Amino acid sequence: QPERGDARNLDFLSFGELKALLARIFRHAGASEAVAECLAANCAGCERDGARSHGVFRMPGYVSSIASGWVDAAASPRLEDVAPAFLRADAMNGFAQPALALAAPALIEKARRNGIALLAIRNSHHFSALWPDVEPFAEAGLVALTMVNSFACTVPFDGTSAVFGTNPIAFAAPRDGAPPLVADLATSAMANGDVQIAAREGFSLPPGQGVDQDGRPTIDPKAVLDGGALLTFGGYKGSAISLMIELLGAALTGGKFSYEVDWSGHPGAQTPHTGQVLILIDPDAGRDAAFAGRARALAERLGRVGVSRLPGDRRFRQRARSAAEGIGLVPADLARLRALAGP
Ligand code: NDP
Ligand code: PYC
Repeated sequence: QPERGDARNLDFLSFGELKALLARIFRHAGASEAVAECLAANCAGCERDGARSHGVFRMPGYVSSIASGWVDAAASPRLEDVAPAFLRADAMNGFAQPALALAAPALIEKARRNGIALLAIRNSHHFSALWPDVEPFAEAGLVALTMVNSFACTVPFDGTSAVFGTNPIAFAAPRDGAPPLVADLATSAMANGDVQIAAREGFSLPPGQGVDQDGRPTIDPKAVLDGGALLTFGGYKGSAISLMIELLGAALTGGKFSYEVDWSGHPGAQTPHTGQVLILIDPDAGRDAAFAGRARALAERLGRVGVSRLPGDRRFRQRARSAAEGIGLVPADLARLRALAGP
């Protein structure tokens, strides 16, 4: 991902200042207070951690989706307790994160009681990174796994047109004496957000990420976005994982498959209306209370064989840097955000 550029040309905000600005934008766009606070914290957290593909660059997309009437930013999610280890949430055509926030206490309670618990969210829009959905659970000593399907922009291995979304999967596990291990990745060769950033900033894509509208390999991000598509990562292997995410994110939850998302009646809509599954495991339930210690041992072993970066490390480093120096924004981007927040 391209870096943001020379720090001397950036404006710096604290996390609190950025979150407050983003909350104002959400409220101005028509979000309820609860939704505005939840999504502002999420998006500001992405920017703070250097997760640029889902940071402030997404704000115009949130606003235009809300304005198009495609997503209800004032929706109140509903929770249903359907089995000892199974919760369902209907996001009521709102964002997925408020539904997860509503379900989290009961989900944790179920995971601690049963050793495992599953949350199936449907009728939901997810437009962000997944790590914010799993990391807090690992900080509380639980293992968390989540998957979201999105909108048809990824060609399945051996296929001729897009059926899958960029379908991310994220995993978080507690680790003794260190931040949790958190891996969060699209199952397409690249996240669509990074393709959009490359198009906006005039970068080519690495070879092998996508195809144009005629199915020919391309390194032009605009050709991928304008009628082309991404490939899955790792060929048929990524395609198999993406297939699983369609099934768990949509068939299991009652949400839409990525290819069923039809926003053609809502010009400006950008937020995929699909589903999300989240599985929580209490590692202590297996009577082996050493899980977090074992996670530490594995991480240390990886370090001894030369692995200098584990998933999540870069974000945690950037988070610390943002806490010390502030969150740097390009002045023109900050001006655009202030304009979106209204008078
Ligand atoms: P990346 O390829 O940037 O990173 C994937 C994972 O690998 C991260 O955990 C990252 O850690 C880690 N990683 C990256 N490089 C290295 C390295 N050199 N060594 C060790 N670990 C490494 O992510 P993607 O571009 O695939 O996805 C970006 C985001 O987009 C994700 O947050 C995802 O949830 C989101 N997304 C959301 C969608 C949605 O529908 N809502 C759809 C698709 C993607 P680290 O985080 O520390 O860099
Ligand atoms: O970056 O692929 C992506 C994406 C899709 C929906 C939200 N983010």
